[in-house]
Amino acid sequence: MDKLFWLVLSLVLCNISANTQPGLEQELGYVPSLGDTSPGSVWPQPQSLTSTPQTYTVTVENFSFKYVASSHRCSTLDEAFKRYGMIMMSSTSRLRLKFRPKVQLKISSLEVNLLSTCQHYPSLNMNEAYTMEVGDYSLLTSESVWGILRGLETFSQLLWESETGEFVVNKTNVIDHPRYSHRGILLDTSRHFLPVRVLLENLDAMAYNKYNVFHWHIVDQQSFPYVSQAYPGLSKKGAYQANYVYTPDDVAAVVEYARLRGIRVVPEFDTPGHSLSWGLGQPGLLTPCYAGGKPTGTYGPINPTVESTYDFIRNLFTELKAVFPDKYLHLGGDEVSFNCWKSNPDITNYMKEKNITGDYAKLEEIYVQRVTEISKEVGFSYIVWQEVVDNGVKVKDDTVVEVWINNHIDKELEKVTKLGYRAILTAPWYLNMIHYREDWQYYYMYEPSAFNGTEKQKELVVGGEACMWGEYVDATNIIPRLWPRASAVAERLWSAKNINDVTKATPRLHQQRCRMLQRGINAEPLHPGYCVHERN
Ligand code: CP6
Repeated sequence: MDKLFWLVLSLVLCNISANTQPGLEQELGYVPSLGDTSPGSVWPQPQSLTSTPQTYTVTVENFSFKYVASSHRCSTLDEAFKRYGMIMMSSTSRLRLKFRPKVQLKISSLEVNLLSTCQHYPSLNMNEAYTMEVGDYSLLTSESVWGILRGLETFSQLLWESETGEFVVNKTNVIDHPRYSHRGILLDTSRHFLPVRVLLENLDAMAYNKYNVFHWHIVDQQSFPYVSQAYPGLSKKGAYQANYVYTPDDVAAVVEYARLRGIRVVPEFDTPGHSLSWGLGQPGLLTPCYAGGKPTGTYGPINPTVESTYDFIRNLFTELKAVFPDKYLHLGGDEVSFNCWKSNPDITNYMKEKNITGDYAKLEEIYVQRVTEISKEVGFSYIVWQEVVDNGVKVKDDTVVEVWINNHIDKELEKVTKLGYRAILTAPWYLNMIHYREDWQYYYMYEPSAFNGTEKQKELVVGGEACMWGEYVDATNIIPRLWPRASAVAERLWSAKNINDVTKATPRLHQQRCRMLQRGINAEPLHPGYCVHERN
């Protein structure tokens, strides 16, 4: 009762303050007001959406999602019906707009027609297309469970709250599918440990923005939080603290939470560089560095010249195959420094034997070749960072190359796709870098197909990722630093190429930020302004 009183009071005050400051707009430039978005705008913008002024009241108290008689059933959808029911029911989940619709008609259900059998786990080539009509009869149709999930998110965003507090939806038709099939967020749990609850909250935010890949950069130089059953010493020695780890149960919980939202979990075990923390629990794995003919006690990249390295990698990857259901494993391969390899006499001797003296890229190639072969043996396809290809390493044809260096991005995409590899783009989307400006606009405007190449080359760009490297973020600030800036990337990767007007996107993105706030995601503000339902 108390809560309701404060809610009503704050709504009244908000509306009063909005109405009693007429000069504000000129003074501050752009001030988002409640009336400046169309009711129930959807983010990311669907491929086709037509709505009419005809409105319906949504009877949230007795609303239900139902299968049509001929539909396939799916436990993933049963769970999703509960989730979206909760989002619709919770009193602050909708957007209150200054519209007073003439409402006579009511909607009490959305019928769902899943046209093929339920798939258990999402994949790079999953079908996320759906169609939906909302009106006298409301129907959501898709060939696949993943399309139904995306359609449910769209439906939840079509709802708006009228001035009189009714829950309203316009008569609407949607035909929708993503432009790119790989739409990821990279989180780094090595530079700072991120509790499982933060990973799950981020998966919720991803689902609200139709992201479909969680790229889990789980270990790196600074710490090794992954608990390996085959090699428990890795996290015992390599984690920051005994409780800053991901147990098999934690990983399973993250994978399951993601799966239910149509999100793949692609783990990255970055080698041969970025692996300092691995050495603590696995003596003999890293290359000892030398100076003046003596070991210095410091270590470099993984030692590619000894067979024990590959036995270890094979055992670890065999375990990963049982823990992570995704078809892809990210093998890393970025920023390999050759200095330590150069200093080590055993490496020098090995290279002499192999007739590759002085060619350290070749040594890297020997390592990458072996590791890709092992990945294939244990049943993984793989992704690598761009340096692997830049260094001239010949990798298998089905390798996916992730382009991250923000320098001649177009040239790199041209090169990678000319070699016939599929590419994932991250270079324009380093959300860990921040500026005193609306940097979402730069992410939004970057066009992934803007490079010289044939249509076939452009089709090899399978998507992109927004990256949140972990040096300066932990559980205290990662969610607001990511959202809603990552929403801009989400629309670039989902919506049509010509949906790229920053001015048109601004009020819709503001609305999406407010929507996330109402759903409990602490998304930061885009610019001066306010949301109706803030949690102050
Ligand atoms: N860690 C790893 C990082 C980065 C990379 N790999 C990185 C470097 C510079 C920037 C962003 C990220 N922190 N393992 C590069 C892929 Cl600006």
